[in-house]
Amino acid sequence: MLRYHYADMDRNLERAVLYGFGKRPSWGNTTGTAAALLASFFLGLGAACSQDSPPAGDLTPERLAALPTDGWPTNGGNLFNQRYSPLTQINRDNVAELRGVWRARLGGSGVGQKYSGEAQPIVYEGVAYIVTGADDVFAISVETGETLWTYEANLNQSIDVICCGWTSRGVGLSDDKIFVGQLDAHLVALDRMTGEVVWDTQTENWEDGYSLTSAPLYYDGLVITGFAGAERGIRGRVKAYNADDGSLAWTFYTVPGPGEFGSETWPQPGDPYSDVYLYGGGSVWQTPAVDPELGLVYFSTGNPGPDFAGYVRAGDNLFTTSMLALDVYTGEYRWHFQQVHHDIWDYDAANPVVLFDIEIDGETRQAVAEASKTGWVYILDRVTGEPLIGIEERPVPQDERHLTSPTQPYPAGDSFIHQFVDIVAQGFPPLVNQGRIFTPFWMEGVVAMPGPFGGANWPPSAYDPTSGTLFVCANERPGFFRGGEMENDLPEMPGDSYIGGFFGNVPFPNHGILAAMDMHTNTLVWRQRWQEFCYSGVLATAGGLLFTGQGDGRLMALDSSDGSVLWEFQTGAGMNAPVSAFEHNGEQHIIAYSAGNLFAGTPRGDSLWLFSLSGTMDEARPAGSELPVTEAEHE
Ligand SMILES: [Ca+2]
Repeated sequence: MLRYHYADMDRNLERAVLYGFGKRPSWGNTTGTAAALLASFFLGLGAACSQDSPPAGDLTPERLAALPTDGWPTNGGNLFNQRYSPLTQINRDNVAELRGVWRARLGGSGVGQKYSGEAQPIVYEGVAYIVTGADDVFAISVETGETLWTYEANLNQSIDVICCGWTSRGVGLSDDKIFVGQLDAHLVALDRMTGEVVWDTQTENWEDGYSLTSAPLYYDGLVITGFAGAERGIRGRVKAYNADDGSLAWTFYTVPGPGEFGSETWPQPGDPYSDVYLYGGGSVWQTPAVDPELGLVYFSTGNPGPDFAGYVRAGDNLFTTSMLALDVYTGEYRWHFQQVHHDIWDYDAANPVVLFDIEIDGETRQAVAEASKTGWVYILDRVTGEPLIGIEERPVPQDERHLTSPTQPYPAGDSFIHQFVDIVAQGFPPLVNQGRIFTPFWMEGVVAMPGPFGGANWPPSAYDPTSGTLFVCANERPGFFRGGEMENDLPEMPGDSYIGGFFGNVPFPNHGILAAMDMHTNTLVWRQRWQEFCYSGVLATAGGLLFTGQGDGRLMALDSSDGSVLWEFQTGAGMNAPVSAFEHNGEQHIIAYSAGNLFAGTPRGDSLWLFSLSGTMDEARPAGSELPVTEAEHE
């Protein structure tokens, strides 16, 4: 079996200790059911594998770090989260000919007001895997569009701690398993061939505010996942589990405990709020990235808790609203960079971090970047966590009631959205500080840009390594911030809402922004303003294309050099999930989950679409005009 070739002997020994003598998991309830396996599935896979002996060791760190070709084996396309396909068969010259190959219906799963369809399709060995907002997983044959197996999560419908819509951003994949992080905080491993539950670990209790919304990351025998819940008084964390049996390998708290490094940025012993770290937030909304050569895992964190009341949490509140690097095998802290000190604006760093190597001042540098709710891209040296282009601490307006930070980091280069409101809406009084970023507020409230939605939120960015361009799907949405006073300074019960204020939309123009940013300089290459929100993420391809979706149901291919529209296709529901590309039988395909979204307010659906240049299927009826089907339907 091909082993991890970067690792030295010490590292392998360390791993042997971690995995070989790890505790058995405490088994949670097995909530799933698996449907029958279709015989044709094995035919499609060929002789290389069987149920008894899945192809071991194929999804090595080396393979997962490479740009994806014959599949899309990990959420970000590769371990660097670049969401870049090196395939060129579909390109600027012929993308207008792109048509549907099949449309698989997912039995009405995830169709309903509370759901969002935000999952990136995974494709491996001729099978596509998709998870709905109900955490149901479908394995679908690329060849035929037929459902090979279904996993029904049967989520407890009384879960009431989900902040932002019932959703999953995707599944994780190993050679023999599919990993699902559920809204009930169960992490479930399914047999890749049958969908049967292999193990089911209750990672935390949803009743305490913890939920899993991101796609778990499979890496070298580990399954790594962050937790959501900073609006529910959680103490944020990232955990790694043994992929074989679901036992815990390590835990890293995004909010340090007393005496731990970073705890000096929270209320100290004797402070009436010295326990606030237990509710200190720091959600992890996205799938981490890994650099196998450095042995580091990278991710970013969300707001501190409570979101809009800073008075209970004196200090910078590490490691919230930050980027972090840990040892991937031990979870040991390596470095952090905080994007917003003592955040009172809900400026979660929700976008997936992206790794790339780039030439700056004649030298190849190892970078990690993140497009954030603030409207900036933060570009760091991924070895040290130091800014690569330059980030300056600048004084910002103060409100001593919130214990605001005297300075905030301002990255050099351009922001990808405006960070102020240039014209006030009719009937509004003049804005405080012209609605600039980092304007403090209290119970009377202020309007500021970006609002709590950002900026760049969860919809993933894509990175073209040939040009050094990061494509960011963002929004210009001013928001209303009000808060500071709370009935209870600390949550009364675990899982209680812990926001400390109020936020909302204002009747100012809202726009989607699609921005191309040059990562050599952190400056804009081009930018488009959309009528609708940009709420799908981006796929970039070597064919000179960007694939991105619209809430009205259109999947679009844009020219990556200037953003002009080259193709669009109505998918029948809000196209609000990032799409994947892969080659199968010598032909390039695009695969997209069209299911709509709660926050974007777009029509729900239950379709997985496959596209190629030899496809013959035409567009769906306009989004919202179709009734969801209740049985799998193949067209
Ligand atoms: Ca938040």
